[in-house]
Amino acid sequence: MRLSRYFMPILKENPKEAEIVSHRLMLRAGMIRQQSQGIYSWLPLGKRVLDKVNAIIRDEQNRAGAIELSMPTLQSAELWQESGRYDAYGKEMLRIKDRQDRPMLYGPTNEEMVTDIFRSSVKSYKDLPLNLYHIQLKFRDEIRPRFGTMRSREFMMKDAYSFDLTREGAEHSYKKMFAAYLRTFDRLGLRAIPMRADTGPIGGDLSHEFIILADTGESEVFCHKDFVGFDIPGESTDFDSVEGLQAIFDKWTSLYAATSEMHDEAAFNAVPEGDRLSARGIEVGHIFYFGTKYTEAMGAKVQGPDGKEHFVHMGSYGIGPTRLVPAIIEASHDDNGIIWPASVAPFDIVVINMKAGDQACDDTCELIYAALSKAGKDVLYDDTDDRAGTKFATADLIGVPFQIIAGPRAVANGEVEVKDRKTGARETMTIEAAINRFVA
Ligand code: 5CA
Repeated sequence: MRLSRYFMPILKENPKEAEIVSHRLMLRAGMIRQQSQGIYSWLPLGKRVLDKVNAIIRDEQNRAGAIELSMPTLQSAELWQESGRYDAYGKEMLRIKDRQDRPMLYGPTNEEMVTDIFRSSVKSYKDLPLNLYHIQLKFRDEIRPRFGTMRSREFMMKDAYSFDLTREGAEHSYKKMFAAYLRTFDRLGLRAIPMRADTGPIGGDLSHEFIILADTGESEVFCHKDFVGFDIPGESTDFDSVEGLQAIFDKWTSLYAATSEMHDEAAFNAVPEGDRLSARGIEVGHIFYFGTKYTEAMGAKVQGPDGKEHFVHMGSYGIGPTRLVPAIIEASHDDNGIIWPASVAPFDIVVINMKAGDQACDDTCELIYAALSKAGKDVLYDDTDDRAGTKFATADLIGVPFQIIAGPRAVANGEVEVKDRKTGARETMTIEAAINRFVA
C-alpha cells in the first residue's frame, strides 16, 4: 500500500476526549472515528487490525470444532418473548418497530436465535455435539459507553453456542472453548487469566471471564500470580480428548482467580501473601454453561439413545474483537505510539522513503516494496513528501513491527537501515540483506 494513495487520517494533537492511552492512540493513528455516542467507524488501518484479530479467533474456533454461520443483527421480539428475556433485559436492549408496527430489536446476544435455528432442524442426539458461532455486531445501550471501542454501544462479538445431550457433554464443550480461548489470546500477544465470574443476564452456574491485567481495566480482579507464567495448550491439543481437556482445565483453575463479584476474601487470604495479585483487568472473553435454560423455555429437544425426548444442554462463549484491539494497545505501547504484536499488525513492514523525488531513493524503495509485496508481506510504503521527522513519528505511532529506512546517504552506498519498532534497535545493511531479512 502506498501511503500517498491510502486513507490514514493521523491526528497531530492529542484528542481531549480520550481518557486512556489506547483510545488516544487509536484516534491519533486514524484507526477509528466516533459517529455518535458509543458508535464507531473502523477506518482502514483499524479495519486491518480488526480483521487480523478476527482471523485468529476464527482459526482457533474452527480448530476446537466450532462451525461458523452468520445470524442477523436485527431480531424479532417474539423469540425473546418465548425465553422471557424480552421483558427481563431492560434498557440496554435497543427496541424498534418495523413499518407493520412489529416489535424488533438490535441483538445484544443470540441465545434465542441460535436455539431457534437448532430446534428447527436438529432432532436426534446423533447430530450432537454441535457448536455454532458467528462474528457479528451487537448493540447494548450501555449507560456509560467509554474508552472508545473498549466499552461501546455497538460492538463486535464472536459468540459461539454449544449443544449437548448431557451435562457431562456440555462441560466438555465448555472446556473446548476454555482451551481455545487460552490459545486465541496467546496468539494475540496477550496473557489472559480465566477467572470465576458472575453469569448476569445470560444465566447458568458455571462461568469464567478471561481477563487481561491492565491498570486502565474496568474490573477489579484477584488472582494467584503464577498464572502469569502458565503454559498455553499447544497446537496439537486434542479437543476430543476428555481427559486431555480436563487436565488443561484443572491446571488453569487450580489456583485462586476471581472477579470482584465472585471474590472470596477468606480464600484469597489463604494464598501466600507474596503470591497474591490484586489488580485491575479488562474482560476480553466470557464463557457460560447454562444447561437447559433456553431449550426448556423454547422447546428445543432431541431424541436420546433411550428413545426419549431430552432438552438439550447449552453453553455460550463470547469474545469482544472491538474491545481486544484497544486491550492489545493497552498492553503494548510506548511514549511514541503503538507496538503491534506481529500477528495482528496492520502491516508487517513500513518502507520509509526519506527523500521522495530523489531518483536513487525512489528506485531503492520501489525495489524493496515490490520484492517484499511479491513475497506476500503486507507492506506500507511511505512515498509521501512529508519531512523525514514526520515520517518517523507516523511510523512509530502506527506501530508497524519493522521499518526500512532509505535515505540518500545510505542509498548511495547501496544500503538502508532496518529498525525494530519494539526494541528501537537500528541496523544498517545492504538492500539485498534487508529484503532477505524478511523474505528468507
Ligand atoms: N452471550 C454471551 C456469550 S456469547 C455474552 O453475551 N457474553 S458477554 O456479555 O460477556 O459478552 C461477551 C464479550 O463481548 C465480553 O467478554 C466483551 O469482550 C465483549 N463486550 C461486551 N460488552 C461490550 C461492550 N459494550 N463493548 C465492547 N465489547 C463488549
